[in-house]
Amino acid sequence: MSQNILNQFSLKGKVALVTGASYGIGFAIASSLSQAGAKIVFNDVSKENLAKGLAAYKDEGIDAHGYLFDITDEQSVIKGIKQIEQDVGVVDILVNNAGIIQRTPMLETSVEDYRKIIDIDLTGQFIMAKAVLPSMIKKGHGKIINICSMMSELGRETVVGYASAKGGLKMLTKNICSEFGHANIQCNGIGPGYIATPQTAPLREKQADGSRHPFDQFIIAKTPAARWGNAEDLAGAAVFLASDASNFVNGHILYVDGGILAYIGKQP
Ligand code: NAP
Ligand code: GCO
Repeated sequence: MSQNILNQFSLKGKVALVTGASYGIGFAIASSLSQAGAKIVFNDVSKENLAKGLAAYKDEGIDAHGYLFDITDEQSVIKGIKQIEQDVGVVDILVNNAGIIQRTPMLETSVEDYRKIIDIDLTGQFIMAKAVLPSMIKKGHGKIINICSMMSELGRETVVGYASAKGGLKMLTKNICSEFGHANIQCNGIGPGYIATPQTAPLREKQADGSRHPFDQFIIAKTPAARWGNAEDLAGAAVFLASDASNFVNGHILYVDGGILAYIGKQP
């Protein structure tokens, strides 16, 4: 074997940009990439959360670089990437993590809301990838990791915009693989299952009588691991897809879901 296998997972000397990573899944993924040796850059769309994120990374002993831009605003993304390249270096690893969700029945979902979700959860990822690819191609390597979802494979009531975007994100992943694989760019996805973060907090709220939220009970019954995931459960998959260990893995969505997609669900 040409290289000690563990060295293949090292990210030493690499610059990793994780979008929307002041907290939640993005923060956990950025922390894992830092532990593997990467220099961490992250962005947020709110000044206040960016500052909170910088403090949180500092508390973890991570010297992260934070930038304020909205991933749906192409001009500010291009400006941000230029600034990152000057301040830190060319982005070797892009984790397209930023995203929103809106839970409303389809017939109560306005076209404006639908467009906004597609814009942030899908078009923003296209904009980010388009901004980092030229330098990756010039450098002769690059890793793009799109944070997909169970909703890249399954539908469910009240998340029509989100599921449409995450289904599209799966195909954007395959398309970047197809178009840039020859340039030694690997574009893969991580499909988290149900993870305990602020985004899913409403689905886990204790009921007035102290019982578990019905959706919480539903997910527990649907997950072979019989638990919600933690953001840290995604760390190993992120380091793998960001590292040389996955140089021949491309266009793949790695589901980290405790087995949900394989399981019909516990009989009542
Ligand atoms: P979260 O807690 O809601 O965090 C989302 C992050 O994205 C926040 O930092 C947010 O910043 C940022 N963001 C939103 N819009 C943005 C924009 N236009 N430009 C830049 N940043 C923006 O979400 P999460 O649970 O950590 O999820 C992170 C990713 O994983 C999302 O793509 C989500 O769809 C996906 N995912 C989550 C789960 C889950 O169960 N939690 C499962 C599968 C996939 P602000 O807070 O400042 O708005
Ligand atoms: C929802 C949840 C999910 C998770 C995730 C599952 O309302 O169904 O928020 O969509 O966020 O995407 O993989």
